[in-house]
Amino acid sequence: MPPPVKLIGLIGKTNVGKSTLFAAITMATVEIANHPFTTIKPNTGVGYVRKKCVHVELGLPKCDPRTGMCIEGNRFIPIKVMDVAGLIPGASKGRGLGNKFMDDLRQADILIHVVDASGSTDLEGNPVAPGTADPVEEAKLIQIEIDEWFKSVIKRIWENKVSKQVYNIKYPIDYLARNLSGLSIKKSHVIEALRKSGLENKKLKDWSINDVEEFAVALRRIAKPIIIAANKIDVDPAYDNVKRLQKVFGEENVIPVSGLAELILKKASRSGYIKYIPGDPDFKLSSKRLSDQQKKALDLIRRKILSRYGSTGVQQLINHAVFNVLNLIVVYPVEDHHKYTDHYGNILPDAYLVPRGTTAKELAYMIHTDLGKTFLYAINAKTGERIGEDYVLKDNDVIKIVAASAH
Ligand SMILES: Nc1nc2c(ncn2[C@@H]2O[C@H](COP(=O)(O)OP(=O)(O)O)[C@@H](O)[C@H]2O)c(=O)[nH]1
Ligand SMILES: [Mg+2]
Repeated sequence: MPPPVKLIGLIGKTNVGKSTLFAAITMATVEIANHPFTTIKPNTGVGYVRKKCVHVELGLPKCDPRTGMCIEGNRFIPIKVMDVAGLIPGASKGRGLGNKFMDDLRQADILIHVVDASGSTDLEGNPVAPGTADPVEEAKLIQIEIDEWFKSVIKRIWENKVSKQVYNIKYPIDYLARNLSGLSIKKSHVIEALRKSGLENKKLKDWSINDVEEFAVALRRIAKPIIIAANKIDVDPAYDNVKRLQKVFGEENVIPVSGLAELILKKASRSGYIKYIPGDPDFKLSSKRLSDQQKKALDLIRRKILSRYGSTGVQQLINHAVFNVLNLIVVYPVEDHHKYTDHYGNILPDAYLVPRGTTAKELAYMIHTDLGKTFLYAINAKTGERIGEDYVLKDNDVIKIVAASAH
């Protein structure tokens, strides 16, 4: 049982560059055989977080990733990404494609709201002259939309309870968590949202409609955090709009990107024209001949994007979502803690993305239920130290689990 895989949902109106960004995120620059996800829906793909591989720190010449890849010491670890099409104003009330949209949203652990930072798409998704549309207004509207959806869901659950006059539950935690599990909402989310809205000690029947709404908004922020991908930074008016977006939503919540540039670089790299590692601040031309037009396009990307913003922003966007917002760390389970291998001799075959705070025993359960049940102790492969079941895993830990009976 691998760790529960987080799902990133891309949302945004038409023409902001969602499909292009999705293609850029889910295209691998090198051929890779497999990903660990058995079922992938049509609008779902595999993207990768990038992290300095622990094999470098350990002084090993290479590693053998079973999933994802390692390029020049950079480990690319798979995550799931979903293109949530059909976001239109009124979606929370089931308008247009609204219901399908909400269905997709249920499964997402984090939402990336793609906006056209160049201001060349109006609220209905029609192309307009760059600098005309206001991405700040658009981003505000979307957050309201998602909040409204949460309010209506919580209100329904609350009314259900109150109308049945079942007032005997003391605290609403379990009731709420049970009724919200279909939205990928965990008990811990409910507890945190109750605390944030100051409702931990208030019986559900005593909640006012105001309490309901406050809780709904707090829960939305925790269970479906939204970050903004300020797209099309290659178009000039984007520069000022990025600044404005960061001012309104916080610098950490707005990542400037160019999905198109990332897609072009990945394609050029895949075809052998350039050497480019996703997330890098620059690329190198290879010996393969480029046409003048190709040269011009690549030069434009370098001038307008890479030298101005430091990267296309796409890898940074995914890394930010996974490491900073979802707060996941990377741990490497191994079977041989001297050689850092599995029993076939593969070096550091697995990189698990786990929530910060995960313990050694919880990791054992993620690897295999039997391993969790028969857990004796673990070994920190970097130090050789024996660690107990309550040991809280650190980022980049290499861990061997020792169980009662080896199968
Ligand atoms: N200048 C620029 N145009 C982009 C970028 N990303 C996408 N586009 C263009 O925006 C238009 C809409 O893109 P698309 O991905 O179909 O948007 P969607 O409707 O949101 O899925 C297309 O003409 C794209 O080529 C970008 O980073 N920069
Ligand atoms: Mg599209």
